[in-house]
Amino acid sequence: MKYLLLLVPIILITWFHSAGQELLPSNTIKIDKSDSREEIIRKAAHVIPTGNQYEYKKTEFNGFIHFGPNTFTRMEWGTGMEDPKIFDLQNLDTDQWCQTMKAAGMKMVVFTAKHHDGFVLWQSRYTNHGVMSSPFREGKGDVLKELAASCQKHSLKLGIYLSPADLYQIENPDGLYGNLSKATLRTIPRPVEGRPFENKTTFEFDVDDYNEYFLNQLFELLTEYGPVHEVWFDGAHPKRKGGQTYNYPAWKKLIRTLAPDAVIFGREDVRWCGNESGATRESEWDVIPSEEDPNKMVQFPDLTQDDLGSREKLYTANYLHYLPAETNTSIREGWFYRDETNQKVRNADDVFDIYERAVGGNSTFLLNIPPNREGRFSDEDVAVLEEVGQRIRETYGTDLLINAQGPWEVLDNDEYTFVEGDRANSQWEITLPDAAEVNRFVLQEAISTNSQRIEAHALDAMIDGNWKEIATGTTVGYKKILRFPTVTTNRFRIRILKSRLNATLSNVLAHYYRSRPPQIVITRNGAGKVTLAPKADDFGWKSHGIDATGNLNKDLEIRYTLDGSTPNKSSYLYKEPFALQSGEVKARAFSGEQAGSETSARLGILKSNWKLLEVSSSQPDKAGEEAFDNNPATYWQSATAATYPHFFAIDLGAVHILTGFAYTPQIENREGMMERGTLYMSKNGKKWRKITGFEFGNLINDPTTRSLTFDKPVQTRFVKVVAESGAGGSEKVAVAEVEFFE
Ligand code: FUL
Repeated sequence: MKYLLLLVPIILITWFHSAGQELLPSNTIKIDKSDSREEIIRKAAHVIPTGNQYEYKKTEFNGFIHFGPNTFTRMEWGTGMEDPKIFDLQNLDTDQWCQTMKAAGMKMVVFTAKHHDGFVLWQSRYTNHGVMSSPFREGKGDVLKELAASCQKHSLKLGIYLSPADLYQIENPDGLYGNLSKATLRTIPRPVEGRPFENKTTFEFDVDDYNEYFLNQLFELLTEYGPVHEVWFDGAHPKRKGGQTYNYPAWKKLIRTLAPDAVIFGREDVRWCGNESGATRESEWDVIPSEEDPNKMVQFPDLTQDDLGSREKLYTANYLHYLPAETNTSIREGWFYRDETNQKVRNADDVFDIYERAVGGNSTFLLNIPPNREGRFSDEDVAVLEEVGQRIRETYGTDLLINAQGPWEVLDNDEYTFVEGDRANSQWEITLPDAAEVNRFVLQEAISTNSQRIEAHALDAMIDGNWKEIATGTTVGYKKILRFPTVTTNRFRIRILKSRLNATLSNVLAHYYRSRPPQIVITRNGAGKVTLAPKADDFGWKSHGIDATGNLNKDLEIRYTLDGSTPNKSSYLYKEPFALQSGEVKARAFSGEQAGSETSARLGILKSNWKLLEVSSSQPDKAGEEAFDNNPATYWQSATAATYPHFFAIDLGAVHILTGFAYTPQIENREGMMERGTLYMSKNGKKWRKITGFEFGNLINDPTTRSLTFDKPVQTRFVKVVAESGAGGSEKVAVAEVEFFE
């Protein structure tokens, strides 16, 4: 009888389930063991952003600023042992930063108040390792204060990057990171003689020394610099010590109390997109699966898989959570400023392309612009940002559907009115008063109330009396920008091909992007022939700069230089592949007087006569020669049991005068990144002389080519690369490609 009574509620629960109870939209929804696949998808279609997440998504395009001792040492990662005096900043113009970001169309700026080196760029009460010990404004300067004031002036929101990893606190003898202190009850903020806080809120937390330090600093940052809208926690860790853990629940309590409008990056509010190169997913879902309840999690996994929010992944979840992606990358090679000549700057085509893929692919775009040693954004970066802002305004500032006929809910530009379709085969038509030229179409779902649901969609245009499919896509979410070759029409049809429950559309807009001559891709084959060709996926230029017969459009010409100057109309005219031993090629397409964006390539000496002289060890299928076979997809890797140091030596086949070196890591996995090493040269391949040491930071998150320029040119025929340590503690070394520059 007892068992029978127990069965009744179970039967009732099951009945309610199968009857499909009403589900309330929520930021996190738990999956029950008994949930069918259909029920899981129904739940996914009810996961919505918090108010902060929604406001954050609407910022769309934001600036990131990496600034600090690395700006002066030219390193990607500091050591924590830098003398604060190297932060020798004589001038600072945060107004120029903000003016430029505004001109680019950005809404917020996230600033590295403290990077991994532990140097603080504000007047913290809790350390002397920072601006207070530097020559900047005689130790009285506060970079964050100046930036916060400029943000107010230029109406930009402010975000704070505070690195949990702290090399200064790891390396210095009194450092707090990993000092094995006990967690005890502590009051935050810890009072400091003569420096009271205006904000009188206090907190009590059971924490160790480093967590207390971190919380005290968060308190300063969140109470003394105006409202903060994003707190950015980097997952990268150059080094660990003493089993240091982070009391994230305490950090969160502090942030939610003191910065109620802020989203937390790297935890449960916003996630890393999974790369630092500006790559975007084809299907970017905000609703993602989680093993644990994300609201109670302390450790957050890397959410980097491509199919993160797919149905298959959701079926395995215990929780469904709203966790949007942020696409972050740098306008310059590396996150910190190094120099004007050897540090590539992305051109406007490239930045605008990432903008359209990121913002128009349901993620926010956080673009890093590293200020230079003059405390300003460099002219080249400013020109690119102004041009990008101009293109955004010119393209997206005009909606060509302004007087169109169709469902008013999608044409009123109101995010809260929307149409709702059937599960599949919903379609809506829009008719313009007159035919218009269109090559961009924007779709937005009503995510704030109805979650993200669309899985596949298509856009048709009426061309010569027939519907023609002109673009297709998968997810939509906050915003989808469809890009396609220009059509001239007055009728469009949007079709939803697959959706999780009923699809919604809250806004539909049509735009025209004025085409520009395409970017030029520079390649060189093993025999040394350089080819210049229009970039294939350039949506701006008619048919990608190529006509129906496969030739360059008649009105297009490619000009290039070999002396480092910017190509103009009187530079060399490209007609066919040309031979080049080594050097820098800069290329640009022209259509009449209209010039395209410049691209450049620094090409190392030809490798055709190189020979492997010696190698410390290698895996059977990853031989030493693969480090210079002109194929970045293959690589040399040290033998499984071998440990650092590893090395290989090359006979370049002839004497060269070398000016620099580049290393490309393998990208198949995260192992064997050559973090530190030394280069040697030799006249006979036997007696070696040191050329230089090298250190490449942040290779695991950003496994892109790293290069260095020698202090002075060296004449040599034999070179040896000694790898002394690997990133992330890996004992292996792997080299996809090396280059030597003349
Ligand atoms: C990485 C860091 O290690 C880099 O230095 C940079 O701050 C980037 C945004 O995140 O993981």
